[in-house]
Amino acid sequence: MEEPGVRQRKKAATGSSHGHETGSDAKSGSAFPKVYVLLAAVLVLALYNFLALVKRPLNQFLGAPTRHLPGVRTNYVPTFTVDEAKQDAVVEAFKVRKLERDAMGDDEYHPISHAGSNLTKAGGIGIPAWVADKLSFERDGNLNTFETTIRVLGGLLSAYHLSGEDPVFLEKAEELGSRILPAFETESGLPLSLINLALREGVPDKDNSGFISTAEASTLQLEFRYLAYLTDEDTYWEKPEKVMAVLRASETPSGLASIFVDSKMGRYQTSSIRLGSRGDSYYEYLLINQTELVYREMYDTAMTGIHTHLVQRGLSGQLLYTAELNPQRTQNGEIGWRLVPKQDHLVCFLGGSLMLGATTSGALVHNVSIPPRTDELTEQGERDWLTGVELINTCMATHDTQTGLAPEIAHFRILGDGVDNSVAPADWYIKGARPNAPPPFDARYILRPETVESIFIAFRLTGDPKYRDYGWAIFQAIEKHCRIPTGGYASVINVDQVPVEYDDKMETFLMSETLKYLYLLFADSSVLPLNEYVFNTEGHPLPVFNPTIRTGFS
Ligand code: DMJ
Repeated sequence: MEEPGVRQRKKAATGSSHGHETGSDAKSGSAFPKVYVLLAAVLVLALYNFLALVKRPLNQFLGAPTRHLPGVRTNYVPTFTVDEAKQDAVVEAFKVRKLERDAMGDDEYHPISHAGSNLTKAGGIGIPAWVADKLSFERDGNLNTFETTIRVLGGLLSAYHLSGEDPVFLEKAEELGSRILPAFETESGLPLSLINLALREGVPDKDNSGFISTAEASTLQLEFRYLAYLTDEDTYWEKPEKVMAVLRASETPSGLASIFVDSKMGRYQTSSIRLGSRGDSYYEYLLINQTELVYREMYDTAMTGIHTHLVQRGLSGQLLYTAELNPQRTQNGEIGWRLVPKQDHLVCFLGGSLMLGATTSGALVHNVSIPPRTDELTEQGERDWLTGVELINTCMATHDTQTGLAPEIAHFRILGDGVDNSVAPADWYIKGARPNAPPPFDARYILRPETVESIFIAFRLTGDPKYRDYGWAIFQAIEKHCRIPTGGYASVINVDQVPVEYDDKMETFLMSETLKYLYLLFADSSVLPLNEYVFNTEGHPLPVFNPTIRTGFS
């Protein structure tokens, strides 16, 4: 497997060697025929582009049939009605008994031991939306820059908007934003992984040789941009924006991002390319800033890169998934890339994101139908929509386990993989989850939201009730296997084993994302409409606004 960037670079190298030949031809006096060939090629290309541009409008003019993409056919924006019974059931799940008594203001909850805990010894920073009078950022410990931004800053900004602009949330958000900013004080402008809020100092992550993961470095702009907009303070805009300029400059032609960047040098490290852990929200946030041409280009290139290098079809032809690329040294010392047929649960955000992208970045008209018609989308939009639909199906297929919950990591069968058919009869399997063996990390379900997030988006964009059925099935599996009778929800150690064993941990994203997206799935379509709100990567809705500052890089 060739490295996506390298393959493009090889083409470029071939191009330059042709250039050299042209030069010697010119010297020998035979340049004219080549000039004509070149001219002809340019004309053919121009004609091709022109035809591609007019194909759809021409088809429409000639009355050629257009297709509705899968979904419930309507030509207008439907108003989905609320499913009250199911929505109420989700609301009940939010009411975690004893949470307030046991863990008010703490960063995490342990529903079995009825205790809260914090991410550092210095004390909590109120991640579960605990603000009131006691919220303090005077915490002398190393917090993750990204998590603090998406969970706390994003949560405060969303609360500010949704509360009808209660100033206490904005004051806290601004205080927190100013304490996070020093993380960007590096040679390159890429942030450091950790931040000490009390000392107002960025701290490199020793565990990863001082590198920061790409998702963490690049998933900060949305929150800081909105803070800049609300406070009129340009620095909040400029610092995270610089990150994107640096990443853009280090980008390979495929638009795919390695999962680590070096904050010092401002360059991608040779590391895995994947859409799961450490890569995921880089792609998610490219879509969010679609008003800016540069992000649109980065998004379009990356989605094409994903289709060219990562999208794979499973053995039976039924399931589409995205593989990972792992770097490895070849015999001649160069870096080669190995395709690994493995998909994190985290990747399940991509189905909904692609469908949303098809209706924005990939739309030919301002308001696309629900579901879109083929003549309303560009070819890329149509491609992304169809891939998105299939990826959601695959994510649902990975819920075909003993518990009905999906594992943290699904591996896909490939020809000649040597995997025993009795262990993995289907297209996909959980690695190492054998009878009597200790359950591997891959087999867990830690209350993650990505599949229900995509399902919610797909339902809003298609109106297809099957998505509500999918969401309800997942909710019921969570209720059945993760709910602790005394209150709260715990992670499950092996999704393919009943009765389940618990890990005594309720991640905050259960409430900020998983339950929230389920609630919205059953809500009527006027609640947080997708054309008026964007959801940050932790599920905090922020209103779409007209930026007063522009990006300033290309
Ligand atoms: C959340 O914290 C965010 O969505 C993040 O971007 C990655 N995924 C976790 C939940 O799974």
